[in-house]
Amino acid sequence: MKCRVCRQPAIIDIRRHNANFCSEHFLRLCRDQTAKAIEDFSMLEPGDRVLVAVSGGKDSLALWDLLIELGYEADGFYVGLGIGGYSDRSGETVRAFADQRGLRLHQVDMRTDYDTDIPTAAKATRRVPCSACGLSKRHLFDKAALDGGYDAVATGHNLDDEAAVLFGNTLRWQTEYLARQSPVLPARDGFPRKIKPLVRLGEREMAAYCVVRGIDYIVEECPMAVGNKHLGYKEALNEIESRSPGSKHDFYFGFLARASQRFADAAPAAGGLIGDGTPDPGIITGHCQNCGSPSTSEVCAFCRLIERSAGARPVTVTPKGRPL
Ligand code: Q46
Ligand code: ZN
Ligand code: ZN
Repeated sequence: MKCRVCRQPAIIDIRRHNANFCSEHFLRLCRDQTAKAIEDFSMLEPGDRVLVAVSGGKDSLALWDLLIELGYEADGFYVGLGIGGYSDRSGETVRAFADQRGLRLHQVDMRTDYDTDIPTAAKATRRVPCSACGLSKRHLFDKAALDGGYDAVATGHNLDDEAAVLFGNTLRWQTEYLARQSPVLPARDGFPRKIKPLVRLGEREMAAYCVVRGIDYIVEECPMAVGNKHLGYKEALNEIESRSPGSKHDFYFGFLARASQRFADAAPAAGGLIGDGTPDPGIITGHCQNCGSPSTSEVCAFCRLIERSAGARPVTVTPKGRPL
């Protein structure tokens, strides 16, 4: 197996590119693909300040590393969700990454700063944990970006993630979600721009990127993800990809180039979940009386969640994601 570029021994084969790469040229490929996504979708302008949402997993840490390598002013933002040992370990991983590289990391801890955590808030508000979590993360990312004067919030969604979300939304013809599925969401109503610079890179490449760059990441998944529908969609797409390399890429980028515009008129969803499990903010009508964030009602969904979880008995989570 030889590198396509230099003919030296290769460390990875990428079947959808029909090519193998040595470590040096693999890293270059990752940087080039990230830069291409940023340019093709006008995600960032030179000089933009980016806030990277980091979880301690391979994708978000690789994204932070890649943005720094590409010369962007990129700071990290971590939310301690209070999901048992998983959150403890993910926080340690993120802090070690930032410390070793001298990068600036902003942190919020749900327990310390808001006197609750995701399992407790989910139970108190009778939401599924990923809904309470998505709502909280989105609120806190937006707030941190606006408070810090950042131009964009970047998340580590990769090609596998985006293709799986698209697959799920297409299976159910959720046209309002299809209308909003894009690697860049422009700033609106006081919300910062949202960008996904890793959409041209797959999950396996991100893991390899971390290994080659010596990035320590947390391998364990959030225990609350157990039974998540998207894992099933990913498996189905992996099966298709193994028989026909390049299918995921063609499915996702073909949609963006040739189909997504056709859904532009679909009514915006209000109050439901966007395909990736993030609650849709709906139509913004004013500002939250409590925190001042753009909101669909007098008190924003995050402040209501915090209010309703106040004083609730903390829920402990088992490693399998079940509340005790
Ligand atoms: S962290 Fe939060 Fe994810 Fe865990 S509770 Fe669900 S949404 S699965 S990305
Ligand atoms: Zn090479
Ligand atoms: Zn609020």
